[in-house]
Amino acid sequence: MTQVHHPLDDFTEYPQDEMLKRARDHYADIRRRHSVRQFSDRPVPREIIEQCILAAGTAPNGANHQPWHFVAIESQAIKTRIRQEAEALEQAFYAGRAGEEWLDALKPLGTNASKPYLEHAPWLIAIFSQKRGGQQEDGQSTNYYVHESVGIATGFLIQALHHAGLVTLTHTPKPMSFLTDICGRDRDNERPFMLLVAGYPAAGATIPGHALIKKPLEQILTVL
Ligand code: IYR
Repeated sequence: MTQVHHPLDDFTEYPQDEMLKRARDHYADIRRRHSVRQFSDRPVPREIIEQCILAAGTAPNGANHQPWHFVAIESQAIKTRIRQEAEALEQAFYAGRAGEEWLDALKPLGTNASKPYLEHAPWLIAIFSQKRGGQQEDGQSTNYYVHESVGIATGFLIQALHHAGLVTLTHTPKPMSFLTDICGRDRDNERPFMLLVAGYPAAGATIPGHALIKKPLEQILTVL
C-alpha cells in the first residue's frame, strides 16, 4: 500500500496558561465521573450513543486495524436476557467462585449478585475485540495489540458518555461468552471485552465512599 501523508492541520496550540487551565478544567470534569449502580429507566436518544461510539472509534490502536465492535442494546427483551444470564453467573461468583480474598476486596463497594440496572438502564453497550480482520474486516489479517486497543477505545467511550452527561458502569460477568450468542457475534474471531451500562442516574443514586479515594499524585507519578 502506498504511503500518503496529510498535513496535521487540525492541531490547536494553546498558550501555556490556557493549557494549564484546560488541564485543570478537564481534571475537575473527569473527577466527577463515577461508576454508578442505580440507574433511571429514562430513555436516552440513540444519536447520543452513536456520537459516543464515533468518539470511541478514534482511539489509537494497533496498525489502525481498529479491532473492535460495539453492540448498543436498547431492546427490553435482550436487556432482560442479559440480566438473567449475568445474574446467574454473579450468583455463582458471590457464592464462592470469587474466593475469599476477592469477596473481601469487594465488601467496601457493597456489590452483590443483583443487577437490576442491566434490565432498566436505557442502554447496554457490549464491546467486542477482534483477533483478526484488519481494517477491511477480511477475517484473515492479524490484528495487533488487541487488548490495549480495545481498552483505550473503551476508555474513550466512558469519557465520551460522561462528557455527554450520562453515567456508566463497567461490568464484566465471568465468563462473558453468553454475550457473543445474545449479540449474534462471530464466536471464532470476536471476544466480549466488557459490558458498559449507560444512562441517567436514578434519583437519590449513591456511590460508595471507597470509590472516592484516589491515590495522590506523589503515589501515582514518578518524574525522572
Ligand atoms: N462482577 C461482579 C464483581 C465485581 C468485581 C470487581 I474487580 C468490581 O470492581 C466490582 C464488582 C459484580 O459486578 O458484582
